[in-house]
Amino acid sequence: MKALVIGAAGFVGKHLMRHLRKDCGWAVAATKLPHEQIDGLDEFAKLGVDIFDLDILNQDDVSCLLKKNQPDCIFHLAAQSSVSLSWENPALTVDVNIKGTVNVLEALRQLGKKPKVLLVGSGEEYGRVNQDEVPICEDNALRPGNVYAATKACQGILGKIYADAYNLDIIIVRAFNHIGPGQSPVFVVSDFCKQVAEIEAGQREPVIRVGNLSAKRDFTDVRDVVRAYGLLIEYGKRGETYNVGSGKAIDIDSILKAILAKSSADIEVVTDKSKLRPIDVPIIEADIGKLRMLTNWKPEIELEQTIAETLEHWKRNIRRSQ
Ligand code: A2R
Repeated sequence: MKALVIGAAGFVGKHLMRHLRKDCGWAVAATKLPHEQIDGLDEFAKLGVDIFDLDILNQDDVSCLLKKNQPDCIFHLAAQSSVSLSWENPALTVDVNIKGTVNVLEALRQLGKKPKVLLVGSGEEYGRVNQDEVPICEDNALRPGNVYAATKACQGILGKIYADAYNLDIIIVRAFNHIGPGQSPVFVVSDFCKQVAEIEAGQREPVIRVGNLSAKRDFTDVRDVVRAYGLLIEYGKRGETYNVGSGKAIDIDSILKAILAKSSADIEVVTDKSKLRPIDVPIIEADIGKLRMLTNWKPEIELEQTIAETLEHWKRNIRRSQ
């Protein structure tokens, strides 16, 4: 199998490339934005991953790359993936997540040999769910509560339209919160771990700044998530949507406590208004029955382990920069 990962320089991309090369033994090519650096580029060069520059907003470049590369399957990860940035820059979020996806879909139409494609959406698409809708099935109503979620819902709708109208082998994923070493600190678990690591290194006062702690989210280790993506591209059905998550929501407060319990420092918790979102959804939890029925997948990495490794990742980063 020859895979192409679009948007590989981000958090999920590196874990996905590793999984596809090391665990699946597939040939892997990948794209990044021209200005981006892939951390640990040497590792991927050693693994034999070919890396190309690509901005998905450039339709001609997308078409040209797909024609040249002729992959058997494509993982479309490229996105403006931050909810908070989507409030600050909605136009960019719409451009990258909707127009960029259309560019990929249009390029697919022009190919002779049609690859299988995984479009990665988000659990955020479900938006404000009612208590009796939890855990959330794939056919639940979508009520996106932020700009990012709206663009991902639109991406999924477009994916289904292209699958049906042009007979393209497109599979749509709604991924719930994924966490692990290497994630940007704009995401909550990585943010808390980074703050704790900086406090322990004496780089900031012993105060951790938090947003809404009562929100419940469904967290899965990114390495389990990419395993699900590999299975879905093999076994997923054309035009179908699959939730990927742990199936268990946990409140942010419990996560914070688990992180603080791993620190010897005496840390005060303070609410930071800039971390509160304009609209926050109280609970998001996935029903993962459809994915499990198809692939038998289940998460294997415990939350405790993910937290320990994310914290250790930040401590290592700080030691390196000292
Ligand atoms: O925004 P940047 O500079 O971090 O670059 C992101 C990149 N990207 C693009 N790639 C090609 N053409 C563009 N116009 C473009 N704009 C942004 O896509 C980043 O390197 C990558 C997405 O990676 P992350 O933001 O780290 O997302 P993550 O956590 O890897 O999630 C992968 C997928 C995304 O579609 C999420 O929305 C979904 O899973 O949850």
